[in-house]
Amino acid sequence: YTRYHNMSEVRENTHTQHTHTQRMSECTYLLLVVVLQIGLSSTGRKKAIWMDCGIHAREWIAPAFCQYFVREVTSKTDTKVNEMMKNLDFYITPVLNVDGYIYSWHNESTRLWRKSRSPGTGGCTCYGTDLNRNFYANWGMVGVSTDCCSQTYCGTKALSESEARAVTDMLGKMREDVLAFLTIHSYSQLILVPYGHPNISAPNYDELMEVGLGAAKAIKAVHGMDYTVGTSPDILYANSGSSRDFARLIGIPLSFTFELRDKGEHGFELPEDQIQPTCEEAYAGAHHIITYAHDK
Ligand code: ING
Ligand code: ZN
Repeated sequence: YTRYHNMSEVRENTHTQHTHTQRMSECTYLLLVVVLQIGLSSTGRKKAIWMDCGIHAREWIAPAFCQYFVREVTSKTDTKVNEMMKNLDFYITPVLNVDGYIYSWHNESTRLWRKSRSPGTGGCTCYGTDLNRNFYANWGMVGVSTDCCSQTYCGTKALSESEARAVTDMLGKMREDVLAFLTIHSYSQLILVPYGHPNISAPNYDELMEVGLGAAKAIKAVHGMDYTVGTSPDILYANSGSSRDFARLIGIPLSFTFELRDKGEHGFELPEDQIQPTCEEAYAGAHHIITYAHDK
């Protein structure tokens, strides 16, 4: 993780707070996950909003949305955003699964890669762990696979993956300051609230649903798209080890997964002419949640 205090310091501030090396074939390389810290004042300890995109490689609309979000909040055209930027810092990771994302751009046959790119262990020849099954949140219990060739492989242990460790370390340090945690995926047009495990319920479930439904309403107002709100077991199927559940478990009150467009017609290969409208409506949804967190 690299911290930037303002955009002009990007080049000067290249020290890393979290790096790792990983053996892959015969070369050792350094993976660097970048988080942008964006705010309008740096006096005192500020509350924070977290957003990450691209935890899954093939969900290309997600990194596009993080970039759109950064441009919107730094354009200074919205007085409410300006007010929030004075009181809050936005911590934004535009691409969390850097290796997987690059691999999904490599060629047509790798376009639908989802997982990280860490090599299999114990004789397994497949690559990659599902980063959204690798967090310390009921790890390995439901909606995961222990087959290292599976798309939902949860890894050898919780936090076996550097990317999941990087997020965990940083969130652990900021925990008390983070008002809202947003993790951006595609596709299905959903707003998911904790928890993915069917037997536990968030203490503020009613609040999460109310805020999520408000975000869905804000999304619909932009281009008329329907987003469904609920927990993953209620809407689709249970899962464990997600970053959203981890964030709620460590006490971040507002934690949501966005599943952006579409509903399956094009799926992960969302046509170019839908990038802009998808970002516009998702921005309205995120804006609703952030405004609620700020004003509360
Ligand atoms: N979906 C998320 C995943 O990690 C999810 C979230 C979980 C949705 C369970 C529905 C049910 O699988 C995607 N698209 O990655
Ligand atoms: Zn995903």
